[in-house]
Amino acid sequence: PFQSNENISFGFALVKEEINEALLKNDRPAAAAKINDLMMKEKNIRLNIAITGESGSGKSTFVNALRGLCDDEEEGAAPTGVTETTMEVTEYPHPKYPNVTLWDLPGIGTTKFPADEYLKLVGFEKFDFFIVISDTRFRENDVKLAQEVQKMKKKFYFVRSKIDNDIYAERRKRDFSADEALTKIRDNCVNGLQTQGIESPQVFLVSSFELHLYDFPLLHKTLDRNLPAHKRDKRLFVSSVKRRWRYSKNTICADIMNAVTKTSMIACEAKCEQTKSQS
Ligand SMILES: Nc1nc2c(ncn2[C@@H]2O[C@H](COP(=O)(O)OP(=O)(O)OP(=O)(O)O)[C@@H](O)[C@H]2O)c(=O)[nH]1
Ligand SMILES: [Mg+2]
Repeated sequence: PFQSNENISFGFALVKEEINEALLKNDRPAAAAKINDLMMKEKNIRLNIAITGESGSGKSTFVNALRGLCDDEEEGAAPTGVTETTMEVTEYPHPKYPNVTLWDLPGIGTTKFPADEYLKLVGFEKFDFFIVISDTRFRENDVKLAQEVQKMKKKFYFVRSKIDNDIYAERRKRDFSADEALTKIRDNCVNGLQTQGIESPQVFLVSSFELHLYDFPLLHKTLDRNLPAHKRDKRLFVSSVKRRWRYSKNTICADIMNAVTKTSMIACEAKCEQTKSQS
């Protein structure tokens, strides 16, 4: 069953406030106990990643690729197809992280999922992080989805899919250059998002059929690096807190916020910003 991160995030903000308080009073043992508490919460956090975008943009194929499944014949794979396929929000476990769930969403902009009803129909606000997928020129619905995510103060990656198709078609040109074609596609996505008020968007050019090419390896690495509740993150967190312990109390406080933000960027960032602006 779907579990929103709302309560967990609220818990985070509360613990961070308590850390802040303890540090301001120079009560280091209390601060240390609270940091421990925060780490436990971080360890248990669930992360719901929604894969969204227009119908047929390659969302289900991408979910399978992320999970290391070559095609939808494999057991547990998301069904894919040349006509509208995904009709229900469907969850798939992340292959490495048990508390991370990938949610394969239906496509926006079909008669069953018209753009103006889409957010409500799929329960858009319940997800923690988003991957918006587009297989073509930058479109109105891509903007809508990106802006909705931004409005909720959440984060997204923008994936331009089926790059293999673009490269194949471009090869017919006499003055073909793969690098030039890729730059044009990337610029189109980045400019499209920036023009609509999305600052420094993270754009990945991907083919779910050729996973070693283009930005798929980078996307995989970036996503992995930013997923919370991983043991490696926990170790990173402990060492960074220790390293920062010697600074003045206010600096420690700011640095702890930073460390927390880094280790569980996706889930805590919005709440962290809120805490910072209140203090
Ligand atoms: N060439 C190429 N085709 C792709 C790629 N990803 C998906 N496709 C094809 O695009 C079509 C649609 O893929 P799906 O993954 O079903 O798309 P979807 O976004 O989940 O579609 P809906 O669930 O109907 O919204 C299928 O025929 C896929 O085989 C890709 O990276 N390259
Ligand atoms: Mg689908």
